[in-house]
Amino acid sequence: MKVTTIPTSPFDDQRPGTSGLRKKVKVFRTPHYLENFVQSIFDALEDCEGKTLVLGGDGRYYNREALQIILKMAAASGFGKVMVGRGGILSTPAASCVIRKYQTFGGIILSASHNPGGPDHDFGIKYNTANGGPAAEKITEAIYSRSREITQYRIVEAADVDLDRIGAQQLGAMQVEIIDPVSDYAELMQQLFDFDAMRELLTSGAFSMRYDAMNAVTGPYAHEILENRLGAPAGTVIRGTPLADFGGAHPDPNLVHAKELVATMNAADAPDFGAASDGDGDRNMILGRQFYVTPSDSLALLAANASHVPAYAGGLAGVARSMPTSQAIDRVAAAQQIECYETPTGWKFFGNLLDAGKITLCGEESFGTGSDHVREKDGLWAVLFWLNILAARRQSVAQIVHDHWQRYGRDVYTRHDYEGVSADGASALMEQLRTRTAELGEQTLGNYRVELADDFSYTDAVDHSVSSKQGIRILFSNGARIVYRLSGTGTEGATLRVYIEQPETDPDRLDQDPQQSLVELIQLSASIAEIEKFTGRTAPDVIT
Ligand code: VG1
Ligand code: CO
Repeated sequence: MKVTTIPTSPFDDQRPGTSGLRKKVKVFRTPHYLENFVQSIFDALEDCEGKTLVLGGDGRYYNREALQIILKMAAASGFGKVMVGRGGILSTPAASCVIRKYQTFGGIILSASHNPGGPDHDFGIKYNTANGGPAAEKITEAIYSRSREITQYRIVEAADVDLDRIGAQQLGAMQVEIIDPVSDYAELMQQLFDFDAMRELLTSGAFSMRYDAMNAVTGPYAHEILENRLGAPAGTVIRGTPLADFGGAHPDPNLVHAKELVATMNAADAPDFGAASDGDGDRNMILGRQFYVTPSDSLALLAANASHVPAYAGGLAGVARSMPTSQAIDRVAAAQQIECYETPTGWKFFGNLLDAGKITLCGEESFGTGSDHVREKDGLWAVLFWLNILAARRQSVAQIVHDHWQRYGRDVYTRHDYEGVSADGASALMEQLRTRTAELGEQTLGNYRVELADDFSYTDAVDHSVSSKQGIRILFSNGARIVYRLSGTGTEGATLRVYIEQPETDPDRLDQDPQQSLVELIQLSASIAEIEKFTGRTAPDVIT
C-alpha cells in the first residue's frame, strides 16, 4: 500500500486545553488541520511501530470522516493494529476501559464532550496513554511543540474502512478490528456493582428511574446495562440514540440543558431517581424526586457509602477532588482517616494518584466522578453507583443526602459561568486578581476575613511535576471560598468560571437555596474581581 508524504506548515493554535484540542468543525476541516495534529501526536510518542491503538468517538458530526483519516495515518506511521468501536462509537470511559483491558499502547478519542455538535459547532480530539487516561501535561506540551514545527505528515492511499462490520480488516500492513463498543464496558460494570440487588430494585414495581442520554453516546450503553441487564422497563432510557448533532441539543447534563428531565423529576408523579450524562459519557447529573444533588455532594456521598458497593466495600485507599470542587469530600476523608488530594481542574491530574494506588475515588464539581476502575471520569458508572446505594439503603435520594448533611454538614455551593466574554477582558481580570492576591490576604470584606489568597499551584504527589496558575482562590477564615479560573474547553471567546462555597452546620439552615445562603459571597465575588468592568456582564449565563 502506498504511503504518501504530504508537505504542510504549522498552525499556531493546536495547544490542547483542559481535555484535548477542541475547535469548530470548520477549523478541523481546514486543509491539513486535523492531519497536522494527528501527526504531531504520533511524532510526540515513542516508536509506534507494531503498536496497538484504540480509536472511537462520541458519534458527533465529522466523527466518521476524521476516523478514516486517522486510520490511514496510523497505517502510514506503522501501527500494527487499531481497535475501533463499531460505527466509530466509544464513550470516553469505554475507550479507557478498552485501552486497559487489552493493554494497548494508547488511544485517540474524538469528542468535544458537552459542547454542541453539527457543522457549525464543535469537534475535538484527545490522546490517552497506556493507563487509559488523558495524556499528562508533559505529553500534551510535547504534542503542541511538535505541532509548531511540523513540515509533513504521512497517510496511506486506500479505500475507506467499513466501520459498521464487527471483526478484522486489513489496511495495508495494519489490522483494523471493529469491536462492540458496549460489551467490555458492560462487563466491567457488572464486576463492580451488585447487579442482583439493583435488578431487584428496578423490577420491584416500587421504584422507577429515568435516564437521559441527551441524544449522545451513552444511549447504547444505558439501553444494554439498565434495560437489558438490569431489567428496567423499556422507556427508562430517553433520547437514547446517538445523533450527529445531538438533536440540536446541548449535551451538557445540568439543570439548564437537561430541561425535560428536570421537569419530569420535578413533577408530582416524578420517578424516584433521574440521571443524565454528556456528549461523550464521562459526566453525570443525579436527581431525586424534586431534588437535585450537586456534583460535589455526590462525590462525598459515594465515598461515604462505598461500603454498599462490592468493588469498594474493602475501603478506599484515598480520595481526590479538583481544587474548585467543594470540600464536602474532605470531611468524609477525615472521618474515614484517609488522604484527600486537591488537584488542578482536569482529569489528567488524577492519573498518577490512581496509578500509584493512592486514591480509589475522585471527582470534579463539573459533573465528573470516577474511580480506579478506568482512568476517565465515568457518567454511567456514577449512576450505577447511586443505584447500588439506593438498592442497598432503600431510602429516597433526598433522604440520603439529608442524612449526609446532618452527619457531615453541608458545603453550600454554586458555580457561576460568564460565557463567551472577550478573551482580552477575561485575561485582564485574571491578571489583576493575580497581582492583588498578596494585598487581599488578611483583609476583612463585609462579614468575611480573608485567610489566604493565591494562584493555585500543584505539585504532583507521585512525579513531583509542578502545574502553576491553576486558578485564583480566596479562602476565608470560616471555611468559605471563592475561586476564579478561565475555562480551557471553550471554542469561542473566553468563559470565566466563579466557584463559591460556604460550609453550613446549622440544622435549620441546611435546606436553604444556595443562591440565597451565598448571597453576600456572590456579591463579593463580583466586586473583588470587578467582573462587570472587565467583562461587561452584570450576571452569569449559567448557574450550577
Ligand atoms: C471543564 C470542567 C473540568 C472538566 C473539563 C472536561 O473544563 O470545568 O472540570 O474536566 O471540562 O470535561 P474547563 O476548563 O472548561 O473548566 V468533559 O466532560 O468536557 O471532557
Ligand atoms: Co465529557
